[in-house]
Amino acid sequence: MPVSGLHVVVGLGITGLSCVHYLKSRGLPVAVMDTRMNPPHLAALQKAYPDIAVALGGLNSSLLQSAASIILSPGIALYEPAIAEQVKRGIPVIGDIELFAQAVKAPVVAITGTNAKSTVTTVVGKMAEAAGLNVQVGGNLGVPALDLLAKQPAADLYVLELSSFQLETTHSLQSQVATVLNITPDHMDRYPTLADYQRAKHRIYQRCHTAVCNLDDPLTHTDAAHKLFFTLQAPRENTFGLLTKSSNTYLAYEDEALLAIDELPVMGKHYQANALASLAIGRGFGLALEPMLKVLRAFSGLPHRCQFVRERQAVRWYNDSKGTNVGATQAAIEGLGSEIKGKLILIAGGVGKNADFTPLVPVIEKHVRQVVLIGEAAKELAAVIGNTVPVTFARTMEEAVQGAAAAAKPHDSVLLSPACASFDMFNHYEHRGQVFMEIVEKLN
Ligand code: UMA
Repeated sequence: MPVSGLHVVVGLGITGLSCVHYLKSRGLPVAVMDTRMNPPHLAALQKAYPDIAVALGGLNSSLLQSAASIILSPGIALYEPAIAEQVKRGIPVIGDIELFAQAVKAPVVAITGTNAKSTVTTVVGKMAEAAGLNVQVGGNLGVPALDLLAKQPAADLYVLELSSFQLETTHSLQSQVATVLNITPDHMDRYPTLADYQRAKHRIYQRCHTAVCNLDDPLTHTDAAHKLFFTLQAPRENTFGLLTKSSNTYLAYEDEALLAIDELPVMGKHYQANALASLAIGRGFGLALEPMLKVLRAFSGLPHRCQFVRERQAVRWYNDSKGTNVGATQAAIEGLGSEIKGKLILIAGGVGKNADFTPLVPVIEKHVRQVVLIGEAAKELAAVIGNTVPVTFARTMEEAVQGAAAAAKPHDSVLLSPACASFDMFNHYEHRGQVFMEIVEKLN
């Protein structure tokens, strides 16, 4: 990043604000821009820095042209014409993670993937903490990376969840361990093809010391020199996987059984994959086994991620509001569906993001008794599901919960896993999950 000249921060969400704090703390001149008239952190910015120039309501080309560097928020694509023009003119366009990468002194673990990245990031952070490290955890999850840098005492290790959007503008990150956990289509309204999305995610492997890849998902594979793998099959060399010995199944490394899967507090194959990935990542930066296993025995999952809500009339209710894409919902249906005696009632729908919903059909056919559809994508989903299983529509979450309660039989589970974003009916996925749980808790 150039040290003189104006740094234009584009986007005034949580990332933009963290970039301003960081640049101002270094005494650098900053201007801010947002396409929205009233971006979320405008008041906070003006309170902290009343003198900063702010351009709102569009991307201001003349201000962009005067920039020494442009710090782009993840919500804005590099191909936005006003941004692409500056790239062409040779103005450096970077993101918050690039600023972080240029400044960080401690080792970094970098985690991406379409799904499970928040869970794995959280588990790896807890493992490092259990091993006695002063670790800071954040990025696309929780606290923005640059805000982590400002925390005192400075961390021994940073564990970052990174999105494809953040990786697009990251060039010099040198992580100790990097992983792409899985790749299934998501954000197809931002990327022309799955290959473009995969390319963005694979940027995480550039300059990493050790890459952790999902042996079961070739889209995550890389030709990095040092590699560790995880798989839901029996493990081979350098691989964490599942071993079955005298009718018990274990998380294992090569031929060494480490922990019986019955000891994991979270159900389902998809979580076993997360546990194995976390072990591989921990091994990648030299964590001892015991603190890692201690965390796996205790961790009971993230909110809104196949979260158990309650049992009522022998029906269990789960909140997987974080299932905002097809791959996540597929994994939740398979993970939960294969562990229960009865069938699933699935509540799905919302903003479809140009997704192809057809991969849901086989898992719905196998595990679901009835689907209750909500939101903008309801009709599109119904067309894809066709006659596979009965489908009903609900205008509100209240109606959806009532419909699911009426359809469920004893030993069934009701799963809210929308395969869609939430913005048509809710502020964000947490809001959607919260509303769902409150209604479920109130059922007589
Ligand atoms: N926006 C505009 N105009 C602007 C700037 C942004 O309309 O000038 C819109 C964007 O299109 C987007 C929204 O505002 O719809 C937020 O964009 P942002 O870049 O300001 O986002 P932040 O508030 O900084 O939050 C971002 C991540 N959001 C996105 O990438 C869209 C947050 O991840 C992340 O927690 C935060 O940085 C801290 O790192 C959220 C997310 O949905 C949870 N991420 C996607 C995902 O996980 O799939 C990538």
